[in-house]
Amino acid sequence: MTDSILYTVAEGVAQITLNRPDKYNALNTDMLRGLKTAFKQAAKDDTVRAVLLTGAGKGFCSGQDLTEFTTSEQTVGDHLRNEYNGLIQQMRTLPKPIVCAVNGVAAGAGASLTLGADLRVASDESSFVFGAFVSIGLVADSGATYLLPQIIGAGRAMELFLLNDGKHRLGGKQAYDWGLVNRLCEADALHATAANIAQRLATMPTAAIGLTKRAVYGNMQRGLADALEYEAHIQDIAARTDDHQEGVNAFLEKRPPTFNGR
Ligand code: LHQ
Repeated sequence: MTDSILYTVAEGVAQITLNRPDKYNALNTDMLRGLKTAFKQAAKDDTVRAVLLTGAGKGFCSGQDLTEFTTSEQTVGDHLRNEYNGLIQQMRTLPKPIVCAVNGVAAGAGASLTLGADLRVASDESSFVFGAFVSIGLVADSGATYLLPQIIGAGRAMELFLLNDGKHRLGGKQAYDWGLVNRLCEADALHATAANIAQRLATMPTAAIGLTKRAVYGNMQRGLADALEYEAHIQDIAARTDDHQEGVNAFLEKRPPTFNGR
């Protein structure tokens, strides 16, 4: 794997760290490909039952590395198709939960990347810059125009796309109040708070969590009748797991369950 992405596994949690701290972890092609490799590795390693995504240094990610892009021969559309779109799909379809610890600023495609995660944790030092795209005459991308309105509503999303720039950032507290982040904590507790959630998720019924992702994200594109049928279909899969049996047995025997992820 590239040096610009760090990948470690401990206690069932794969930690993926964006690692170009001197550039606010701006995304270059090497890093984007490294990220895909890391998520692929997390998907196929059975010992990994949750993923923690974060950035090295004082910022999470400042989006596309603009110095690289000015020298690229690809069109912006092709760069998105080739490097970004598959990554966001990969995160959303990963059958394991992804927790994002937003350390510092998340701008442009870096902000979009946080939306690919299932849960976001921020501190009073975190900030989001969804207006970084319009600030350079572009449209929000990497799934942001689809995912952000789903999470916080179209009105607030539009405000961020239009008025939220490097000088007018969305702070962690407001992001929490708007429902963009799931937990807000002190800056020095950010990593531990996110890691605790990831560790807790790693002891839970992994298949049921993966299937819940499939149902929630898939059902956003379905009507109620299809969504109900899809829930029934996916519930049959969950019901065949060891963890379902263990969960029911533990409840009936009045003891804590031990889930093995299968
Ligand atoms: C950077 C960057 C950066 C390079 C900070 N690149 N160096 C997809 C496909 C294809 C093409 C286009 O786009 C996309 C999607 C996108 O992501 S578009 C949006 C791209 N991102 C941006 O426009 C954000 C640009 N950065 C900023 O607005 C600010 O740097 C933020 C708000 C992130 C942080 O502001 P400050 O805390 O004031 O830091 P700074 O601006 O002084 O930056 C620190 C260093 O990081 C600086 O380098 P230097 O050598 O002067 O210390 C910046 O040039 C560098 N840097 N972002 N995206």
